[in-house]
Amino acid sequence: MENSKKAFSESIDSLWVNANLATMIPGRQYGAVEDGAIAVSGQRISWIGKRKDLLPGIEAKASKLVDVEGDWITPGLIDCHTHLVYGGCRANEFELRLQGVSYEEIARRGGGIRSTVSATRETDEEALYRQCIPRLHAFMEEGVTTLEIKSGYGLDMETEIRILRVAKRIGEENPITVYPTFLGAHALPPEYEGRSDAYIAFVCNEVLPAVINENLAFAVDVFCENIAFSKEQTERVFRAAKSHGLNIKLHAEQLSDQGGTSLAARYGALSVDHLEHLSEEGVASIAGSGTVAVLLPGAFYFLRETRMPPVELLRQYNIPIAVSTDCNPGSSPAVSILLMLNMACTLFRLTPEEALAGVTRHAARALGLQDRIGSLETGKDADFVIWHISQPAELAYHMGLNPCRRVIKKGVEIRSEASSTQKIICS
Ligand code: DI6
Ligand code: FE
Repeated sequence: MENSKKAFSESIDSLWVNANLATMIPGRQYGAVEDGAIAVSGQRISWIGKRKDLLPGIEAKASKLVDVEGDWITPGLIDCHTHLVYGGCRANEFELRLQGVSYEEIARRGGGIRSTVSATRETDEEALYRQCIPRLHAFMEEGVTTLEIKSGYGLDMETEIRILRVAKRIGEENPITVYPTFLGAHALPPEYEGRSDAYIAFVCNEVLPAVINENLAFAVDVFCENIAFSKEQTERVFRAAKSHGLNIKLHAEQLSDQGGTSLAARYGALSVDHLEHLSEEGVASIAGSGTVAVLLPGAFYFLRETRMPPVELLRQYNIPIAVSTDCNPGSSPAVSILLMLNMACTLFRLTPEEALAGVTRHAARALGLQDRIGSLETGKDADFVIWHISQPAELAYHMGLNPCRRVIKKGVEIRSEASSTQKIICS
């Protein structure tokens, strides 16, 4: 009732009717509301519910009334873990791996992350921005309205700052919200060979303050792994980040169990990501903390991993599970969040509903944004996507078919029907 009154007192800029809503509010499957309506006032959802519960006459008062013809509406999708900004390409390493050379071996030979670092260092800000645009568009075409972007392919002062500036600019010049994360401790740069503690000191004492000074990051991340940084070194970065009030994320237990997850839990991390080698003890360490487990099926697939993240344990301990592309040139050159939904189901045995929650409600929590985005609720940002599908499971089902029809970002239609694909019939 209060909901309805509010819609009357505020003017409605657009009213979306004849829609099936996957609100993603826990309770019903997909938080589904059939024959629903969404009222948008300014940048927010001012009313949402069953169409029949709209106050009489309200449809005539809306500045714009849109009949979505029985399509499904979901929250705008959120990719909470990407390395979108980088220079170069690593298709050559893909070929090497197909000849039997392992990902770790390529990294030890000076390829891997380091080869992207050289390419990124050589690319100026403008070129770096331009190279990101096709990837960015691929995300946006599939209804992604919020994107996290990590640095970590610079590993020196100048290039780390450049990557974060490009990430910030992506959010400023495109209808998408970007959350940049400082991942200075991604790999050891060649000039610090054999001096990883000195590099961590440089990250904490020099680069991080410069990042803070320009307000270029909302969080820090570390690659805690035997080919990257130890748990002790990770903790040094966490301490420095905390002292500047930044959020914490971690690449944890991807290739081995380093105990990074329980460390991250102690520092109140927003998320721990990858987790193929996470133990039950590690799962227990984040139980009840709100820390999100981010699963990255693209990296699992592309590296042909065989060890599964402990999905059943994550469920038992009631850990929120997010799903993301991990978009990066080495382990997951993926720009399709819809394909990740499919892979999360086929490879990790998530249900389509869990997968969709992983790119909406739980992805929002992985960015600390659960009060603003990730579900369709009164008062939240009017970020939503209209899909030409007959049931929400189709979002995880199709492989390479994009049923996105329209995208609304903070109340503004940024992708319209004219530019979308033909009707998909699946019933
Ligand atoms: N884990 C990953 O899968 C990516 N970074 C990380 O810490 C891979 C980065 C790369 O190979 O370029
Ligand atoms: Fe990653």
